Amino acid sequence: DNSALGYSVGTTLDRFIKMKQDDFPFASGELSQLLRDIALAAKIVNREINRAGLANIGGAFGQTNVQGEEQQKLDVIANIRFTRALTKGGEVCAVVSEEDDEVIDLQNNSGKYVVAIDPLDGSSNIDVNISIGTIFSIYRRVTPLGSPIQPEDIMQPGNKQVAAGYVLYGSSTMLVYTTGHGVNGFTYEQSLGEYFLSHPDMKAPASGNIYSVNEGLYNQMSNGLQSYINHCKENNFSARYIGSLVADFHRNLLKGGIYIYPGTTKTPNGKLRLLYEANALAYIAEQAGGKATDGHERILDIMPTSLHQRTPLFIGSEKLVDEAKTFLSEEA
Ligand code: AHM
Ligand code: MG
Repeated sequence: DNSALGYSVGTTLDRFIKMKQDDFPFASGELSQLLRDIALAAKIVNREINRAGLANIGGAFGQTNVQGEEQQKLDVIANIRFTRALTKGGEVCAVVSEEDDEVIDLQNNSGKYVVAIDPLDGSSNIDVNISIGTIFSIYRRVTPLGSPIQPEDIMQPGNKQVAAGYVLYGSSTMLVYTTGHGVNGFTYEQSLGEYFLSHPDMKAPASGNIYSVNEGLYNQMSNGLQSYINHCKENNFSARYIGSLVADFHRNLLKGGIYIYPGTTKTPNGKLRLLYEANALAYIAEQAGGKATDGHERILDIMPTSLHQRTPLFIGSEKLVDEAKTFLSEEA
């Protein structure tokens, strides 16, 4: 119980955000409002997701997105919901979304923030009733307010994030976020329409025995990574892989483990995107005491060079990520 801190398990998200805002008397409150906007859009998306099976709105939409992947109807819906919320909120000047080739300039030059978002990650799992998620990163624009947005407002390294979070649409729906002062998790109570603080000050176990990787890629992996995977097996780790990044990350954050999406011979940079997948989770992992690397470099220090760039990702418990890195560096 954290009641000495002014909140306790069961505090609503709105109250929690308000309390945290009071910790920063000079903050304008716009970031708080932006978090609320995202939380509200997530409620709407949650409703659509829960209806998906019934309303037959899941399934392929028959279009492909910029990544050449099949776009599902719900991806489109989620993208619309989040961009609309970010547009109406007024705090944001630009959005980078997995679903849009180009930066969305909201034509709001007084907006202080830039948001990078994967509105619905793990979308190949929608049709089979498996957990999916939303991932978001928030940056402060670097060019002066009132002027048109510039590439440098968008292409910032992860270490410049002012907040990041994810929503997990799972057996319960949860919102987990950080503003750089630890990580807090909120569970959505559907009938009340409220998020309640359920996981205050989340900490990643320093070690663990879960490894999460698509082992079907084994023959395309580097020798170093193959030996690391064999090491996990020799040490009787549990293999857990949902194929939904948010869900795999969240489980390992709570239980202790490592999630790997490696570069392979076919895709040297792996599959996941730096701007709206890896950076947000890396920030949360570090805030919870964990780590995130591309195998060589800290994820948060990678300078982006393109909007939809991919990066290998090794993320989770500190000891496991360090160990994996050692195996990778020994292969040379
Ligand atoms: P998506 O953004 O198209 O949904 O793809 C990202 C997903 C992640 O959620 C998941 O970790 C990964 O793809 C799984 O990839 P694979 O099927 O290659 O293991
Ligand atoms: Mg994705």
